[in-house]
Amino acid sequence: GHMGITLWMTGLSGSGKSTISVALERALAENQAKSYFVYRLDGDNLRFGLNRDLGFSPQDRKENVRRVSEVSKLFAEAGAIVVAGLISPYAADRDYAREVHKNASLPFMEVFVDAPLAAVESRDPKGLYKKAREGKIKGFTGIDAPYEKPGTPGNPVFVDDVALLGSQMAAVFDSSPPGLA
Ligand code: GGZ
Repeated sequence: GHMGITLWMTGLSGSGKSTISVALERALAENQAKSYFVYRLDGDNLRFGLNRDLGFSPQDRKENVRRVSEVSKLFAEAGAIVVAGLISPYAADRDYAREVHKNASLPFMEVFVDAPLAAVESRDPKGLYKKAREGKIKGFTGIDAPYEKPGTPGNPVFVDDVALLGSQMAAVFDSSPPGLA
């Protein structure tokens, strides 16, 4: 069988990471010639279990990203196409995720879900930006906590067509090295 791969989506709260990951899972399930084991890891959801002890300080975000990097690596080693979506606002933490995969010879793609603050703030489906502006949530990414945009050295991929991204991921997966699975 194959080793898997990890696609790591970074972007602001409300940028569409979860929506894209669901669409990507569907694209891989329906539109490719064969079936893939896709496993989604959502930062927000993992905070109810694995990461329930973590908050939003820079240290806790770093630990959050570290744990999800390791879990992603494990699933990818087992042959999954891992689709991880975390704000992961610090470039150094995303670099850590890349290193973990590189050290295990697993393909890693970083995707910047590049929705501008003005757009996510005007949508604000959970009212979190409003609360952050009112000071009811402190340290909210994009408001009073930083988001370090991915730059060119990180080899980012820009999403505008999920079906195309699905095909690209399938191609990367198909050429990934033999492994445990
Ligand atoms: C950013 C926060 C915060 C603060 C709560 N800053 O859009 P959501 O609501 O459903 O998803 C966001 C989620 C971010 O969790 P991550 O694990 O992806 O973040 S990180 O990678 O930075 O560790 C948001 C909610 O948690 N949320 N407080 N202060 N987002």
